[in-house]
Amino acid sequence: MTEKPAFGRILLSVTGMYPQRWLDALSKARPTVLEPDGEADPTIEYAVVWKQKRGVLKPLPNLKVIFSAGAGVDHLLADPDLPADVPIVRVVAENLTQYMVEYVTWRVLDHHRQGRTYRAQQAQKIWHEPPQPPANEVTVGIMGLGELGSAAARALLSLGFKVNGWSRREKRVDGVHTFHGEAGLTPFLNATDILVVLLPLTPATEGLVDFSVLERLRRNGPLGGPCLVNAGRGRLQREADILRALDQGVLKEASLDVFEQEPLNPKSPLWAHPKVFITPHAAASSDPAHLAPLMIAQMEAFERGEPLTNLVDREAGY
Ligand code: NDP
Ligand code: OXD
Repeated sequence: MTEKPAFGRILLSVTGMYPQRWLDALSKARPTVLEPDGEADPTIEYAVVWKQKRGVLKPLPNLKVIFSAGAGVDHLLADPDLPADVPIVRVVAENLTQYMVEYVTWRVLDHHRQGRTYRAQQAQKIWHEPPQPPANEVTVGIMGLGELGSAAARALLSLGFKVNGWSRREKRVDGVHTFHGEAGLTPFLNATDILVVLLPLTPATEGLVDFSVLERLRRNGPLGGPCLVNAGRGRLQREADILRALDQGVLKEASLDVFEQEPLNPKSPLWAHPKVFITPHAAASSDPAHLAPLMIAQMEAFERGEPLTNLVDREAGY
């Protein structure tokens, strides 16, 4: 049996992600300390964070690796006191990917199979079957063809949809018609009936999903208008533009899991909009019972001199 290397304590600083559950899950394996108050604690060698307390990482002289408790790292990189030379590892895990695939499939199928129409008909006891195009006439365009976008693409392909994808760099995914960069954006949007946003929030993507993007989606497609699904980050979208696009018929429907400000303000018109389906940033939540052992395994591997995986490229911002 391989000897488990001993190493220092883990600092935990997670906001809005059930800190006690993380503490329980991590402490089972290693001594973990919850949000010490900016101490220069030399016994702390690893950190697990989500929207960490500002400045909590800065004074740690022996910090070796920072783990993001989620897949996205915008929350982490926004910290002005983030230590400059400590590697950052993000979540890539089967369990989180599976949740996202379920969410995307659910929302795409609901838009495709006219869930909103049937819910309204049921409320009025209307027995009517509107024309239903088959999946192979509908193109789903996925913005962000990374871990989550590629997995969602594969699931949608298996259901018979045509799937296009857009990424920063040129990319190949079997069965997916791919586009990349600024030059690829308009042709990608022009061919899209259901737009699925699975991008990270970076300086290059902030506010990308605005009116000019929505009005380039295919308006004469088989669904009678384009639909939007955003499970990436709220600040990728301009909510005023989404509302305008819905009200002008530029966009048929939207499923939004993420918002410019979270929790979504009770006064937001999105809540009661008949064409909007809302979930509270719940598409693919991090499960500490599943993810903490994967983080501990990475710490142990690192202690044995093995390379880290799922490293964040700070320059690209994801
Ligand atoms: P990855 O880093 O694996 O993939 C990101 C994808 O976005 C890549 O294809 C990348 O392109 C592309 N991309 C990045 N910047 C640009 C750009 N400027 N223009 C075009 N494409 C770009 O991330 P994941 O798939 O693991 O996660 C995606 C995001 O999903 C996370 O960052 C997070 O914000 C969000 N998320 C939301 C959750 C929720 O519950 N709502 C749960 C988990 C994640 P390239 O391939 O060229 O690098
Ligand atoms: C994530 C999230 O980035 O839950 O993992 O949003």
